[in-house]
Amino acid sequence: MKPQVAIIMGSDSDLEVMSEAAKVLDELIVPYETAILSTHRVAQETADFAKSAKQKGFKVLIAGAGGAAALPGSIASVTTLPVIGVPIATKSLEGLDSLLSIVQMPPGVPVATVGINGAKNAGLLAAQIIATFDTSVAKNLSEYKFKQKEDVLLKNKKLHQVGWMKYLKEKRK
Ligand code: RP5
Repeated sequence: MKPQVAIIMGSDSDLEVMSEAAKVLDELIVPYETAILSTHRVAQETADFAKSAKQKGFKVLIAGAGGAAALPGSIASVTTLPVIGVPIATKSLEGLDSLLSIVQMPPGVPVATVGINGAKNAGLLAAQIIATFDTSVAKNLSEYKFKQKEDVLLKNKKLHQVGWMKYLKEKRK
């Protein structure tokens, strides 16, 4: 199946975090492609990828970057596809630098920004966009949300049954 989502990252050092987007898209059976591109280091290749993404059939672009994180914004500047930005946590400023670089886009060029290291939510949001026109992904998402709800309800039931002390002891094992 043709990839519908692109998971783009500014460096291979972002891969650990960005793999969470890939995992959730695998779970929801959304085809995707991964790429390492950088606005600062390979500007031309990044622009070429972003400009041709729509024509290639991509529906949503996820872009993760850290520090002076220009990648999501620069991609959004040359495409009308929705772009989801993932601020990567940094050693020096813990990702606040990445978050502010990505979230503060000028009016007219939106990037839907998730939390610091929020790649899982980026994957889920991408799937939710795909689900607006793909009934099979919509079904997978409903099941995902149902399971999530059931898991919390089960935990609540167990907490009431065994009490917080025993629950915590078991959780620490
Ligand atoms: C950003 O610079 C990347 O997205 C990465 O988060 C950060 C550091 O990159 P490396 O020096 O680890 O390649 O462009």
